[in-house]
Amino acid sequence: MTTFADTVDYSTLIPNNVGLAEDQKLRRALEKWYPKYLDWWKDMGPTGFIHETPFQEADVWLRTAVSVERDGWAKFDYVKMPEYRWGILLAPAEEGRVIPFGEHKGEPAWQEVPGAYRAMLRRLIVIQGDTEPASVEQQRHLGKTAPSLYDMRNLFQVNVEEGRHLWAMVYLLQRYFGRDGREEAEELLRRRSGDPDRPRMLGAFNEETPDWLSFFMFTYFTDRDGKMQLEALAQSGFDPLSRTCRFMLAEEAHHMFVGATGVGRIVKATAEAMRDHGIDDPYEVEKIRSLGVIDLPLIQRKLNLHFSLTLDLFGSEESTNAANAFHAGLKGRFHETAIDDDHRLLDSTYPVTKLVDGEFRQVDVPALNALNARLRDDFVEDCKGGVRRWNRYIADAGIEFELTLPHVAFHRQIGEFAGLWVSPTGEVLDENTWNARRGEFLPTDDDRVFIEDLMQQVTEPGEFATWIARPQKGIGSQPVDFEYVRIPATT
Ligand code: BYC
Repeated sequence: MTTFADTVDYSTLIPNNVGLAEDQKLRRALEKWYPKYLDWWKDMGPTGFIHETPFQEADVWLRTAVSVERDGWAKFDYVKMPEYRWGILLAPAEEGRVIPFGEHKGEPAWQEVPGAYRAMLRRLIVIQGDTEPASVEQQRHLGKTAPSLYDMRNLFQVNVEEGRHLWAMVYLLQRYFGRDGREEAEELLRRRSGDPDRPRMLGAFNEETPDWLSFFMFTYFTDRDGKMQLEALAQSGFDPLSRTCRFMLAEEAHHMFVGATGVGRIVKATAEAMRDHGIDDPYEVEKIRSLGVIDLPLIQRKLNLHFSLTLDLFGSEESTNAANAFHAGLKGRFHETAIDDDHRLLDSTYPVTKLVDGEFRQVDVPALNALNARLRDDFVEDCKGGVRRWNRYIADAGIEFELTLPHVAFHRQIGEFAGLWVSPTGEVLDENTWNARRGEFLPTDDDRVFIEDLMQQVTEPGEFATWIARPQKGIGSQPVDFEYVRIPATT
């Protein structure tokens, strides 16, 4: 049975539904962390101006979570980003919840940290927490080139919610891990995306997000890794982690919407401009670019880049870390409870794609060791819907071109395929050939210069840059030409 008593307490500095008002020690620890978080936000959050006004001073039409109930948890209003009410919100407790998988399957879910698994659990929470501020850092310059106020608002919404997701993990660290939890919470504010001395923990979170096409690809693919990982952690036998992740997933869905519709609107603008100017050949790049839109082959190269970087986030296809976390009941599979098996996996196998004698083949391996491969396969399936919708815009304009997901072995740094030279179509090449053809596969310096020139800030309500189509509807029951970011009047 699900209880829905969890209204959010807004009377405290930190909005929450975890009874912070009654837990003085925790409240003090979090209130001590808060100013450091705000310093981080001001240093590493969105930077730049709309006209003369810093983004941080503008009023942004943001949604804030005010309840964790299924309906009506979000409230829209103008908010200055540093005043956003970052809060600690857990999905409602499920009465009588049991551990759904692993060695402890069927035992009551843990409400406190199981001592034997403390280090493993802390590591999972820290890694999850580290990605959240990392993405804000990666995206901090994008407001300067926002193609509309609508998009600028979506960017800032994603940013404040990633900030809240950091809060979610910091709550778990501070509430359940004592002194080392507090130290980890500080470290989360110290690491920096791309910094050679104190980088973020996972590869893709140290890459740049230099432009809006990358932003939309990131929110489509990399936020979807977030979804898959959160779904796996939402199964956790450690109930506070499960409840935290379940609520985060509600916010994550909007981020993927931003990515899916963002890429779709770019593809649509290109396809329609080509059709309107009688261009059928997607490789007439100069002509297409002169229309102020992004050519489809470049969109494919960006897709190849972000998809492959994201696949690395699943870790090695075969992993004892993943096996241990599952066996312990800490991290499950995507839709664990809907899977029809014993949820222990001690005797089953899973087919993992491997390169055998120069060919990609499915090889059965113990299922417990193949959990990262399985989650990655679920991710690839989940990615397909958006790509199909993007291709519909191209077909509707009468253009022969299809965007495709590259082969899973393409451009990988982690796991089974690291060190191989594989093309997006899955041909195994040698290093020299691959490098000679790199410009076909991945964005080039020319692409970068072209995109940089193309991206200019648009701030008139209802206006959009040439390279992106208008969205079908607005946000939070407002029309598309609503003033989503309001610039304070200067005196
Ligand atoms: N980069 O057995 P292995 C999100 C390390 S995104 C660097 O292969 P494992 C979001 C690994 O740490 C979701 N290092 O992999 C999205 C280990 O190191 P140690 C984030 C890597 O452990 C957008 C060693 O290699 N959440 O929320 O089974 C915006 C061997 O590990 C990488 C999570 O990831 C890499 N790519 O799986 C905002 C969930 N991959 O310990 C937010 C929590 C592996 O030997 N994390 N390594 O020093 C996990 O479940 C797992 O740690 C991983 C790796 C899936 C990341």
